Amino acid sequence: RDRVLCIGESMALVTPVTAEPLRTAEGFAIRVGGAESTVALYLADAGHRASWTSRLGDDPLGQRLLDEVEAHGVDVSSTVLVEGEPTGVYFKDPGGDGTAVHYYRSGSAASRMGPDLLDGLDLDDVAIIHVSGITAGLSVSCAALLEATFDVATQRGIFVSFDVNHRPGLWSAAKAAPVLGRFASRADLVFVGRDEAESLWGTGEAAPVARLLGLRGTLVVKDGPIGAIELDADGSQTFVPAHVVDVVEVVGAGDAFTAGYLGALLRGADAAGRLQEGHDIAARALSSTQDFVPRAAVPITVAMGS
Ligand code: KDG
Repeated sequence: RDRVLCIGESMALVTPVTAEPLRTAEGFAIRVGGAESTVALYLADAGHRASWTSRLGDDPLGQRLLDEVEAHGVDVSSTVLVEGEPTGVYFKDPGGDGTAVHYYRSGSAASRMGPDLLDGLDLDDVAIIHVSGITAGLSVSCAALLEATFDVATQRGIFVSFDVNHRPGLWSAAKAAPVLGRFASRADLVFVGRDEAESLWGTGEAAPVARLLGLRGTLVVKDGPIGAIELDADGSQTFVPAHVVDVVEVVGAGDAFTAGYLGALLRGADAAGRLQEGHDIAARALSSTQDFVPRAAVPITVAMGS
């Protein structure tokens, strides 16, 4: 088993090419956005086997997203294009203090995902299923899909990676906290941002979060430019500082971190190696307004002269 299966909504991401406010920016790009497909993209880009399962509208945007994800080596054979239902869209507004996101996704094809999406999925070579709390906030049927995914993983003995990913634009912290906590407690591996954990559960410290939620697996708490800490089920903790980078735009860096971490986990790296690889790939995402920045896109600095 060496494949990572990522399940969740993707949207057309419309982003200013440079980190300028949406209101005044002139140049835009349409790329694929969506936490779970971004993880799959970074994994495939790093040479791992990754699949992405979702629903898209059978419209030019949906077809474009499917093409883009597939072009980077992700297996998309289980993602369905549905006629008559729209593909969601999200805009990034990098102006001001950080990036605001604007969603146009309610009623999207993906918001109608449900447990039936799992019917007939080939799980034989799946080592890790990666899902996120976004799915729980999309609709009742999507929350049921997430529940069913955990059930299937338990039955099949498949490792589940869960990124808490609370999106305040979808649901409030008060509403999300108990639901996300419950899913986290079922996962083998949980990713959460320190501020995110604080806003949901009142603390961003790894050990109290793990205790409060009754986590049974590994917890990774990411603290932005400071670093990330891993707390294992035996109580051991490992901290690795983040790279010092010139940040262009932060959205997508969490998914890049997760992909780096999961790739290292698949290769059998230890906690420090897993966190380090998370930071390595996150640094690339931080250098761009796009969520997914392929390896080949990183400019190579050539020293001139003798
Ligand atoms: O983690 C980045 C995601 O937030 C972005 O890709 C959009 O999936 C998205 C969401 O629902 O916010």
